[in-house]
Amino acid sequence: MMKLVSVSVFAALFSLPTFAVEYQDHDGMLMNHGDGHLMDMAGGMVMGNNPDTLPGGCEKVAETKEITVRAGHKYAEKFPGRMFAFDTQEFQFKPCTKLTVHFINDDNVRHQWMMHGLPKYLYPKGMFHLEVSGPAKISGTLILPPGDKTYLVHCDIAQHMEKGMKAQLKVGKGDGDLPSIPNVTANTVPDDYKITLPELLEKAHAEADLPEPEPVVESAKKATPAPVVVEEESAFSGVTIIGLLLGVVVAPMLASKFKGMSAGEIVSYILELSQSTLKSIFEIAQNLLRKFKK
Ligand SMILES: [Cu+2]
Repeated sequence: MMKLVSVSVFAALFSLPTFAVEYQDHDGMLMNHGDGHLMDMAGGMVMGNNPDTLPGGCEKVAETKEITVRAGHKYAEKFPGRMFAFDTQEFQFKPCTKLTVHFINDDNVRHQWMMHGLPKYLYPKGMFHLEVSGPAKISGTLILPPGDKTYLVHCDIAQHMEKGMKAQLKVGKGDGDLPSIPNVTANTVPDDYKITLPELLEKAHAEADLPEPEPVVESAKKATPAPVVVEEESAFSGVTIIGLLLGVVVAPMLASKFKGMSAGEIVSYILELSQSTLKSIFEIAQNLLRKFKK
């Protein structure tokens, strides 16, 4: 048993450096073949680089293609409400195409060209991933799988996809369109800059299938600030009175009452007391509510 444990520990220890070496090799490879592509060696990263191994179902490389994709804020300027974008939103290639992507980041922030849904036996986590802090260029190669499928391409840096850095890559005919791709497909959550807050509330209530919102928002909006403050104060003092009653009067009462009582007596006493307390609290609350409604 110990032997087995130590063997697996050794296996784990040795597999870790193997992964590290693999990624370093990729970078090194890119440096050698890069023709100056890897401008930012410290920040550049390629994952799932695969120029050689055919995916299952591909008999040979169907075509060899090369594309240059640019990423940056300026490409989003033509898309209202978007912050970041690629210069191309749609790609289409034959199945089993050997594709080299030259990724140019024109911004001074980090961007990625990350493709999802690839076969996991060939691409770690099913991803082909180029990443670089700009302005810089980085390149990688992959062999696309067979079959008709639409792949998501995006930048996974927080909020960059939501702000527009999203595209689709169709292999063959693809299998449909992805939502919210700038200028290609409709936004899943359309932005509405005209709607007012009460309207938004009403809409949210209607969508949630709740009763009509009480006109609290309207009255608060129309009323002068003074009455609102008074209302809040009286509500506070109501709560404070209940709290004080409980804290100052009830607690010491209980403490003295419990002296010399058995556990059973205490329990039944608490039950009785909490019943009557709840009742009186309920009455106070009802009175307060009535006051407010007037
Ligand atoms: Cu980005």
